[in-house]
Formats: sequence, C-alpha cells, structure tokens
Amino acid sequence: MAGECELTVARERLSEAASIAVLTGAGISAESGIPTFRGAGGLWKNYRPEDLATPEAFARDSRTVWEWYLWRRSLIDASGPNAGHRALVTMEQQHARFTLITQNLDGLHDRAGSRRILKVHGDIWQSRCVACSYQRKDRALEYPELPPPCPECGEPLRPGVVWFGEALPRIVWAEAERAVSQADVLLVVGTSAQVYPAACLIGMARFVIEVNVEATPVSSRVAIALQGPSGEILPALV
Ligand code: BJW
Ligand code: ZN
Repeated sequence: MAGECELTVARERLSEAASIAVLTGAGISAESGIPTFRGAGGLWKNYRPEDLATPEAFARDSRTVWEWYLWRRSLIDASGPNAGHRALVTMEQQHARFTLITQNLDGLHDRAGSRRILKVHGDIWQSRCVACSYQRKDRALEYPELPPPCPECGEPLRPGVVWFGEALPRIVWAEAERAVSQADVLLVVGTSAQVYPAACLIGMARFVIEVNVEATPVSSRVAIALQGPSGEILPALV
C-alpha cells in the first residue's frame, strides 16, 4: 500500500495543479465487481481477444460476440460506481481545468456523476450499424434476435466499442492528446498500460502519478507510483 509520505506529495502536487488530466482503465471498476482484461481473474484468461474483440471475430460469429457483450452489460448493469469513481467526481469539482479520459466502456464514470468524459474505446451502452450511419444509445440486456438488425437498413448492429485493429474516435482522441499535453499532472489509474495508442498518452505528460495495485511497464518511469486499490487511494488524494 502507498506510504503516507508519497500520498502527501501526490496530494500537494494535485492541489497545486492548474490543469489535471486523468486516464483510467479497467482497474478502477474492479472494486465494482467488473472483471479486468489482464491479470488474475481477467477476461483474457478465459477468452481470446481475437475471438471476441476484433472486427474479424464479429464478421465470423456475430452471435457469440454479442452474447459476450450482453453478458458484460448485465454484469455492469447489476453493479455501480465505487469510491474511486466518486473521488474523480470530487476532483473535477475542485479543478476548473480537468479532463477525464477513460478506456472503459462500462459507463460507471457517467453513473458516478463525472461531467466531461472522453471515451477513447467507445461505450458498451451504444450500438451502431455495420453498414450505415445509424447509431443509438442502447440499454438492452437481451434482443429478440442476434445480431439485432439495424432499423434503417436491416444490416447487423454492433456494439459501439473500439476493437483491436480499429481506429480510435478521431475527435475524442485529438481532445485526449491535447488535454494530456497541456496538463500539469496526468493521473493514471488502473490500467496495465499495454494497449496502444492509449498507453502513448502517458509518455506525452509532464508529470505522471500512477495508481495501481501492481507495478506496470510505466511504473519505473512515472514521477509517483502509488500502489494500492484505486477505491482507497483516490479518496485519499482529494
Ligand atoms: C487495479 C485494481 C484496483 C486491478 N485499483 N488498479 C503499438 C505497439 C504494439 C501494438 C500496437 C501498437 N499500436 C497499436 C497496436 C495494436 C493494438 C494494441 O495495443 N495491442 C497491444 C495489446 C499489443 N491496438 C489497437 O489495435 C488499437 N487500434 C489501433 O491501434 O488502430 C490503428 C488504426 C489506425 C487507423 C486506422 C485503423 C487502425 C485499438 C485498441 C482497442 C482496445 N480495445 C479493448 C477492447 C474494447 C472492447 C471491449 O471492452 O470489449 O479495450 S482491449 C482492452 O484493453 C479494452 C481496454 O480498454 C484496454 C486496456 O486495458 P486496461 O484498461 O489497461 O485493463 P487491463 O485489464 O489490461 O489492466 C487492468 C489494470 O488494473 C492492471 O494493471 C491491474 O493491476 C489494475 N488493477 N484492480 C487499481 N482495485
Ligand atoms: Zn444500418
């Protein structure tokens, strides 16, 4: 667990910062009962990413891919934000220049009350057509048929998320890069920093504080690495 001294330095640095960016990953939702991807109990222990999180997997077997996302929607629906998500809401209220960038699809930052969220890997509560420009907010936990058909053109709808090999949403990504390069501090929470280009944001920042239960590939390079669960560390920082 992070020491009191490191926590104090991190708290001071954050309170003095005129501008803060935060990058979150699956670890911030772990204490809400949402499985992470990598590490103990991670989704990729039981599923192969290339079978579920690629456009090729969807083209091959859209039914299985949809079943996996509907299962994850039901887990998320039954959970809720934790103390880590809520601490970031407080941090946003305390700082006029604050940008929350998340790799998470789960919508728990929205449910906690964060106002401005850049979702670089999309949103599990969105669906869009593979063929036309149709998209919608989608709270469904099941559909009469899989894949659900587009109401405009009849082609399959897909989850509104970013799979491996796909480009990140262009404007959202540009805003994330700008926020990180202009921020006095980047707080990196609960990400293994192994997925690109999101992990590149860490290298663009002036001063990085990391919060994670484990060491990551960036831990030795950041200014302050706080080891421990985000549901305990983040409330101690605000
Ligand atoms: C806690 C905790 C607690 C636990 N408290 N902490 C450069 C080099 C190598 C490869 C590439 C590269 N550039 C691109 C690539 C390829 C690829 C990639 O990155 N591959 C690597 C894996 C090798 N990237 C892509 O394909 C990206 N697209 C792209 O580059 O497109 C190029 C292009 C340009 C123009 C046109 C066309 C194409 C897209 C990446 C999309 C990633 N999508 C996923 C799935 C989304 C859908 C879904 O969820 O189903 O996003 S993958 C998955 O990983 C998900 C996550 O957002 C992402 C990051 O994972 P995250 O959040 O870090 O979670 P974990 O599980 O890895 O880590 C959890 C952490 O929490 C751990 O560290 C724990 O210790 C910690 N933790 N409990 C605090 N209580
Ligand atoms: Zn359509």
